[in-house]
Amino acid sequence: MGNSPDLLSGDLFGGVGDEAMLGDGAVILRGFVSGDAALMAAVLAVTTQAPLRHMITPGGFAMSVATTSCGALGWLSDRSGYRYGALDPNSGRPWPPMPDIFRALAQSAAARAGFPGFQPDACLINRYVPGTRLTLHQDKNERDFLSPIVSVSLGIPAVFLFGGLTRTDKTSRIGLFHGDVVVWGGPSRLRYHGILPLKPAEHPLTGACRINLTFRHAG
Ligand code: MD3
Ligand code: FE
Repeated sequence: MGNSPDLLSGDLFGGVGDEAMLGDGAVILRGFVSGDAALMAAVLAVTTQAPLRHMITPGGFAMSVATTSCGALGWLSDRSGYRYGALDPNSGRPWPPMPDIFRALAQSAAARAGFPGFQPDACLINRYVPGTRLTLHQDKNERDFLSPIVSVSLGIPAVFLFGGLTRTDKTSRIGLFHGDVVVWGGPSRLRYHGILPLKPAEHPLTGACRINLTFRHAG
């Protein structure tokens, strides 16, 4: 299936459990999340130990999205660049361990999408409020490009931009809703992507924000 504009509404998939190829090894599992309250409790446990913060880009600007991590490795940005590290720079301590419920969700989604044996060692947590955006970028600080990245959307909706292998390639727009999981493997692993500025909305579980979990094999 191509990146048709119908993907924006989510209507194409009707209900929980629908899935489709976005092309090039990307698989969207609409409503794959079950036990979302337990998942949110685990998010709260992690963000209590390692609070969400606005990291500084190499260019010197505070990021619009607030981030933290759990697992053996966490994603870092500062004036010296983007990378993964074992310690939370805010506390000097290791990142909180990856909750079992996180790992189980990531592994079952990856297996469902054709990537059995996925062993994430990093989970980046992104928090968006209305107006927050993520400009077009590639994820290439992981050592392993053969493993997929698994993303889990919680809370209010976002419009995802999915580009090609160069920044100037045409992009398509895909609506991401609470409970959607996307597995980005194969050639799609290195495609440019981003998130348009969030529109104001409310979700019963998260309030006026969107939480995105991305599971990676970084080390
Ligand atoms: C496609 N996060 O954290 S998730 C990121 O919604 C990131 O927070 C967005 O891009 C978010 O780096 C998008 C979807 C996603 C994540 C990683 C990808 C799509 C991807 C890596 C390669 C290709
Ligand atoms: Fe990304």
